[in-house]
Amino acid sequence: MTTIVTPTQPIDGQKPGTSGLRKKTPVFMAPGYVENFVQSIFDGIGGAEGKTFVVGGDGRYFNDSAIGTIIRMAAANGAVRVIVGQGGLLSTPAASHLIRKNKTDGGIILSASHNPGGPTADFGIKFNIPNGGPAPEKVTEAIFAATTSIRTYRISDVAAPDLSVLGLSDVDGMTVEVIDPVSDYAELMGTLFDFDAIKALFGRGFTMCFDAMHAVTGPYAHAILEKTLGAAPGTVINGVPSPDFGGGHPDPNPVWAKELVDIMMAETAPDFGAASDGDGDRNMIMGRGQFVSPSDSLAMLTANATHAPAYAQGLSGVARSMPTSQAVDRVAVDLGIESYETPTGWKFFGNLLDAGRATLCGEESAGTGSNHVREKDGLWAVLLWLNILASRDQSLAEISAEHWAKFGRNYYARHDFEAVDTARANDLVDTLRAALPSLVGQTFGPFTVASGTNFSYTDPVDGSVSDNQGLIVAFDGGSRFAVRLSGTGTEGATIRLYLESYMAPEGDLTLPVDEALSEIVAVAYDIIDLVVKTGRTEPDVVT
Ligand code: G16
Repeated sequence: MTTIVTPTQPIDGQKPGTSGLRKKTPVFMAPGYVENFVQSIFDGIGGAEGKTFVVGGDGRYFNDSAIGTIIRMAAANGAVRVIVGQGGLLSTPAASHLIRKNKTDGGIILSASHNPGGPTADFGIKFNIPNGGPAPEKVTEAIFAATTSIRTYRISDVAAPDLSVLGLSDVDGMTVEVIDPVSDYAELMGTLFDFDAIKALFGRGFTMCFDAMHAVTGPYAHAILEKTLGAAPGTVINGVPSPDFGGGHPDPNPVWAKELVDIMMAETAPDFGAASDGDGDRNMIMGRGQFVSPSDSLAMLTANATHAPAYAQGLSGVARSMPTSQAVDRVAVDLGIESYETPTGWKFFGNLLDAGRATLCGEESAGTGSNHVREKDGLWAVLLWLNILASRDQSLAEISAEHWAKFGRNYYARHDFEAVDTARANDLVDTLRAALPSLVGQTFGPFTVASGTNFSYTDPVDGSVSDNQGLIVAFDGGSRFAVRLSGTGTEGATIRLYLESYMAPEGDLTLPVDEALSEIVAVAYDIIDLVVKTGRTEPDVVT
């Protein structure tokens, strides 16, 4: 029953990136590492005294142990209540919902998202604020500042409760409530979508495959898709969360979700396929024989959102991250609503959602969501698609073909160059930034450069400015590429090259994506001087 005040020293590098602090698991397991960062979260938000928090994670290796430490530290810092998912599990969108529903003072989410898990893989911790969303930069900066001046952390010597048992317990005067991770979230989904229409769709023999990738969405997908909506047993594959995600990489893209891709490309493919990532905030959407790019999915969901009860009155606006294709902008023009372009990172959507200026948001990195929570939400996207498919009673192929025939098609891909030497990656970006003004007006192959931009964002709600958020080279006619360094990698630098080629409705809308992009890929590699700057000739991952 004692709070122990433990002397400590600042640990270098505890700076949150695009989405919290992500490092190799052994780094987090080093003595004092979690303790220093968690104490800095509490210090950075003005203390934990009298506060309530949601705590949960994606179940990856070290999740349970870190949660035990967080519970004991919350108690020692004077928190009054912690709500934890059973087994330490909470999907990121479910955690966001619980923070909002219970009006807590925020939440601590343990995840490295789509990065692999295990003793030598990746781990992460992030703090979400009371609106349910990732901490904005001014909060992460305060947390980081606390990590650089920390001298002590506080921890209770009372053991954390058994997280497998539902119910209330007491840790040093603080209440710990272990809850079912699925039920509140499933109830929320039932308020947004026409579950009867989706049930009727499955009743008509509609088939789907949902790949939970051995990650957190397994229990959610079993409960909602199979038990509630009547999808056939076996619809959910890889549905049991495991600490190392079955040895895989829980990233829902055509590279890492190959099992799903093979199923969807087979003669016997179901009507609809989807996957989600480690912590359940990302989604991948497929039709029979067809991959839908996240940027196209955002555009098509925006164009069709009124089929779902939650959005039947229309959307107030839509927002996309800068590297996301401009497909949704064309839909916004057609709907007569505002379209916002933000930096990469879901945290930049928070103010727009809170202010009611955007209803739907999305990112090229397989994230889509709405104002129902303040995180992107993988299963939500799947359910919105199902609602639209049920309501329109058309196949995904028919819906996407009609969409492109009306708006044209933004062929899109992202090339990732991973674990690049940091100095070389910085040099590539610095050189391109310096060259931007001189590129304008130059012609490369079939493209003439219309503009070169070092992307900066001024938040229209609070006026905060975020500079240096990526470089954009735009061409006459709507095609463009963008370059930035990832803020979620854990090894060297990851260069992300985003490529987009616009085809007007009267052009060929059925080209293979790599063929449609071949010219812009060559031009982009040339302009950024990829081979000389990095020694690489090919991307590690294309999504
Ligand atoms: C996080 C952020 C996203 C971002 C993605 C990739 O997603 O929440 O907003 O698009 O990382 O970021 P970067 O390009 O900097 O690696 P997640 O799913 O990893 O939390």
